[in-house]
Amino acid sequence: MNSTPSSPSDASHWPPERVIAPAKPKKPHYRSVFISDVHLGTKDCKASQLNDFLKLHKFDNLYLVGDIFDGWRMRSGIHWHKSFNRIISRVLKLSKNDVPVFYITGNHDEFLRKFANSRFENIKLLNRMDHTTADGRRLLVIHGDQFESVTHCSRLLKHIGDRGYDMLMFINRLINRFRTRVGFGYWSFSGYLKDHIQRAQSYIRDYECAVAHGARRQQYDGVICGHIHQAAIKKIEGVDYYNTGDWVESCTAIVEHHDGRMELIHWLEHPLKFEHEKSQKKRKS
Ligand SMILES: [Mn+2]
Repeated sequence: MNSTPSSPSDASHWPPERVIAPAKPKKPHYRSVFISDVHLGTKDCKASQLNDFLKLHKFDNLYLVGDIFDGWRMRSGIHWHKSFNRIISRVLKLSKNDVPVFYITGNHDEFLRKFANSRFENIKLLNRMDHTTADGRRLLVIHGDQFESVTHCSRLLKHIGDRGYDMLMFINRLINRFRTRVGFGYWSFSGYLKDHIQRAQSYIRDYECAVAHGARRQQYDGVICGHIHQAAIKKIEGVDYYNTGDWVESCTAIVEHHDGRMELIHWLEHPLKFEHEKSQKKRKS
């Protein structure tokens, strides 16, 4: 009896070769994702970065912590890019797929404040809300502009205000256009200024303290806010202070793990982002 396979091809292909598609990297899965200050409707909105971030993560709850649309800037001319639509349709799709979305209003989208406590599909519009972490801490989720009147330097910042900020972002764009042309990466001019101007630093400190104190007065264990475009995780006099940062420059998010641990994600330096861009490039070539 011949126990060898009848044809040579069977012999060389046993066990049969399976075509294995390259394994897709597993998406990090979080309990909650918090983002703010996207400023849709302005040139500086980093929508495609945010789109990649949302696409490459899984989460059970999405919190949009204010200034997602920039109603102020849109009044003086809308800048709309198709990547903005992608964000909106992605968020709608998430909500349809049973991911609760909490939209907390900010000062740039304050036109939505009067519609607070209404619901659109799975999207809830709120001016502020409570979030209980997986480890049982009660956090206040709020955009944060409400605390600005308490800070000492608020008048200064209001003075620099929108016009100053526009100017800053204009210079920022010029510098980065030049940097890309000569082959350098993105560099945040206003981030540099923010770090180096003492007054801005003391403004940030004042704001952080005002928000943390406000949360403590209302008996919260901590607070999640945005508004000043300065991401942070810190403890301020016993209060957990989380700032989501922004998607205008720094592209940051606060995420909550399933055990309640909070983490600050810097998307522009995230390995997933580089992996994704590499595979995108490969697909194109
Ligand atoms: Mn704001």
